Amino acid sequence: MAMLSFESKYRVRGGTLVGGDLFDFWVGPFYVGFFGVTTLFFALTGTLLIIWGAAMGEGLNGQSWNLWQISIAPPDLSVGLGLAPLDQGGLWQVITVCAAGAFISWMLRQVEISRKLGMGLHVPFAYGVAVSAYLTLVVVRPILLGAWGHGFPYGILSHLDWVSNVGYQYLHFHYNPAHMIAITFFFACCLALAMHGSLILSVTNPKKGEPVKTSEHENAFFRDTLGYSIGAIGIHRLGLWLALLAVIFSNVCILLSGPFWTKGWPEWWSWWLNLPIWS
Ligand code: 07D
Repeated sequence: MAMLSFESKYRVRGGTLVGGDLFDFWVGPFYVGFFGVTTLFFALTGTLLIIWGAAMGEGLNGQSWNLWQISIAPPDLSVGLGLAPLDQGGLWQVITVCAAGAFISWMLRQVEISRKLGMGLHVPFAYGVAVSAYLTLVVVRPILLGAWGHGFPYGILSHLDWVSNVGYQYLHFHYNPAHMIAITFFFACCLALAMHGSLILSVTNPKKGEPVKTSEHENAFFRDTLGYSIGAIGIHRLGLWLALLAVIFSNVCILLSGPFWTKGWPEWWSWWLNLPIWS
């Protein structure tokens, strides 16, 4: 792996959150750190448990060793927030602990590396928002509903079934207002990134023989088309917030469904249909 000449300048000791300098070293290009070790431990254990589940036939049709049809389900709703035997949802519970442990460790490793490099914590913060979506689905919402059985199963097809079933439990999930806002942010994020990426490629790939253009051209293009250019740092701030808000509103949409709203989502819109201005 090629090493950049300035890399050694940033390979500084310190900045660790726990363990002092015990794991403060690199293996090849990779920083290890205490949280590198815990990430590896949780990720390996979780993956091996999933493979073990596949071997035990925890699949969609009971076939052993079919990794593509695997589905590791949470315990039955009757177990509530208790612990279940391994073959009755306990495996899902241990895998969930491993997954949460690995995701959180990875985030804390990002914090340590950011501290070493003397940069802001934007990366771990953004990644933490993604992790929050996973934790909302398998920890927070099940706790609010009183049973681990409300978590989603770990399987390619079965988690899709879960999304569909939970969606139809509320009649028509597109009517969930927070789901609407989340989707709007997701799509706006894609549009912003597509426009930004295409703008950068268009200034850096001019016609043959012409010089590469600079930010004045970028700003001029958007001022000419929209009357406004958000600027070089602004587009990255906008992109980050569109992405973060997409996931934050996803959290809200699924947390509302069940713990705070138990009817069909179309019914929530009665206030809109009954506005006095219509009559
Ligand atoms: C959750 C991922 C975090 C990733 C991490 C890192 C691994 C895997 C493996 C543990 C947030 C790595 C992870 C390595 C872990 C193991 C073994 C990111 C996450 C930590 N919907 N809908 C959303 C749309 C419909 C429904 C979100 C669109 C229907 C339900 C998003 C449409 C019905 C739930 C979204 C549409 C329905 C959602 C997901 C269109 C079904 C949720 C994105 C165009 C009939 C979920 C927090 C997200 C949610 C969710 C989009 C349609 C139901 C906004 C575009 C009408 C029940 N839907 N949906 O947040 O909110 O990812 O999750 O039709 O629970 Mg929806």
